[in-house]
Amino acid sequence: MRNFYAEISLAIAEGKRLLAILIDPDKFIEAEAELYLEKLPIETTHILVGGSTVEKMKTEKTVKAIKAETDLPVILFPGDYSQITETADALLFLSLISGRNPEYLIEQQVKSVEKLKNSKLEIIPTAYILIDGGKECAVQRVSGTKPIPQSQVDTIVNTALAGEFSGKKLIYLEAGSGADFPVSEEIIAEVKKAVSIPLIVGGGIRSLEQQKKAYKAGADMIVMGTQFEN
Ligand code: 1GP
Repeated sequence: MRNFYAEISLAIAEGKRLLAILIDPDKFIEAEAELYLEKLPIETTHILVGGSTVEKMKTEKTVKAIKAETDLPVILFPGDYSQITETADALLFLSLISGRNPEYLIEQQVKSVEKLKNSKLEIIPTAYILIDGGKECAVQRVSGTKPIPQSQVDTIVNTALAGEFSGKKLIYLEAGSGADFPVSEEIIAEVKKAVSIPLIVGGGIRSLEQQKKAYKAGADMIVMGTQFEN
């Protein structure tokens, strides 16, 4: 059986740069899956599927439609436990550790167990860190938590390290979908220096220039959603 986390780690060790395109099931039309996926950037290595608020069963339909068209790994990036579906390859098992809302630190995780305990879905414990991207984002609204200001580099680094020390296998620095500006290069570089697990960066990355800067600063995987949707 494939181990998607091991594949990600190996690719990073080989110096590869990973690009995940985020698909929000809420905005996805299954009948247009082929057309949509044909337009994926050639560099795409992964597809993330998830959204802040998604109608019941819509994630499953979306994943099935995507998997019918591509062999790229499809990884769930769920806004809540109801979006978990066996049809994907793996699950980012997120804890929103920048926030202090128990619902997104542990409650959603407990609620997801019934779905996961007999599942073959690969579970990847992920430290999810929300950073200010210049405007209120959906994660902030839904979770009722505040992002960490970009000026608080030490807090961001310590939060990422607390995630690693708690056994998370990935760090995801999130500026929020549609952010005015992405996570700064300084933050990416400092977090990268401090942690030894793979680093994902997303939110507000639109141009090739921004992508290059994020990779150069130390991002192992970049997530792009809005730009691709547009
Ligand atoms: C959001 O990090 C992702 O969770 C992607 O953000 O939509 O701004 O690309 P964008």
